[in-house]
Amino acid sequence: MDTAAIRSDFPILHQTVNGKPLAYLDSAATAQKPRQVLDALNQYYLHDNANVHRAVHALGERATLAYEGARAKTARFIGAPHARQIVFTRNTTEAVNLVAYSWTDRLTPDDEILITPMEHHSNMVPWQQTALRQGCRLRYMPLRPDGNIDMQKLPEYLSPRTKLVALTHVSNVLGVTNPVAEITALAHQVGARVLIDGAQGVPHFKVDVTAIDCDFYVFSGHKMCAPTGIGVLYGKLEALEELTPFLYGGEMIATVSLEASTWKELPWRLEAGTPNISGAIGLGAAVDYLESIGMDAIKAHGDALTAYALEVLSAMPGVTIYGPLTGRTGLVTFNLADIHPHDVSTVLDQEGVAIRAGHHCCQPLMRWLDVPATVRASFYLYNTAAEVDMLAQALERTREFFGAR
Ligand code: 7TS
Repeated sequence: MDTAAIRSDFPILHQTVNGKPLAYLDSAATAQKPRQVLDALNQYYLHDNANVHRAVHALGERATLAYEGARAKTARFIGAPHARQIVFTRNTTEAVNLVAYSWTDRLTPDDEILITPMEHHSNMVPWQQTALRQGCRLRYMPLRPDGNIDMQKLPEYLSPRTKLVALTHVSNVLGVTNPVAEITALAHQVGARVLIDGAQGVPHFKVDVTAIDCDFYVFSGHKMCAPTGIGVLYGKLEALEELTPFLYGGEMIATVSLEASTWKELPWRLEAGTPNISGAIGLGAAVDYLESIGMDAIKAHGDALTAYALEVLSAMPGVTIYGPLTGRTGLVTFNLADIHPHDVSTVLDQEGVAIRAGHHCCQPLMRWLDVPATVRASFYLYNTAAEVDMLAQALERTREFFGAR
């Protein structure tokens, strides 16, 4: 992979911060956008802007073609058999909530939802609320001490009561890549539906929802070089058919009378109102961009950088790394001596190094790790080993500054 050529596609990376060259190591929060995606947005707004699915004029047709073309690209990108299986949402959070509101009426107090303690709040709080609303039980899969799901104990947590299993493909804190196909097969044996949160998976490696066989798969455009405000709910057709619309209005209806209404077919039934047309087009352009580089090359680059960062950081005195040392995707989470992560991030920012510090929207996981917060460096296709070295040097300076050992 030609990282120098890739970096030239990202104008934002070529700047100094506090007089130092920027090392952007926070792509797990949001990825930067290449010129190709920004050009697609410009093309749409400068030449094609119109509402979709209604106008017969030329601009309306072009906008509709581009919007639906992006849906087809997205479907192909994740191995979905039909474009109809892609519902555009605002982000991962909205996609999870769409299922949580639209599918869960069927749950009764005898039923169970099974998730993991490593979920991002956006794949945890909606299920807590569902459990409260429906009076059903929310359970958590057991974790091994290294943060991986305890697959030996997992079958004890699955029974015919389990109606939904929801888990992340990749943890945004531990970096672990969960065996989602294996867990899906186990969940299907007891008749549960399965939702996978792919927010930290889709950007980094080739995802094939058909091979995983999950019922729902959700992710955000902004973590894979697309604009903010566009996300995806993929579903098996029979699973999507079970969703009752959660927003009503224009775009999603077939007929409306004063008394009653009928709905369009999937996926439009679940996309009420004028959608994020430019966002979807930007997502299509991001898919083209990532595919032009190749998801296998992107994965190999991410794996190599993560392994290098683990090696460098584990050799540094005072660094505690959280999560397993192998099988991680795209990020390293750690603490430096007893310095508060926010202080670490403030000093790193002075050195031009952008990382995230805090609970990473995973407060229960922080409790499990027995820390209030952590530092996290995350990598993407435009990052380099030199930036990992910049991180290490900046951490050295942080340690000196705080007089830590
Ligand atoms: N699921 C996972 C695994 C995530 O990492 C995130 C965002 C979300 C869901 C929510 O995505 P959204 O686009 O709906 O907000 N994670 C992070 C992060 O780690 N730092 O900032 C956002």
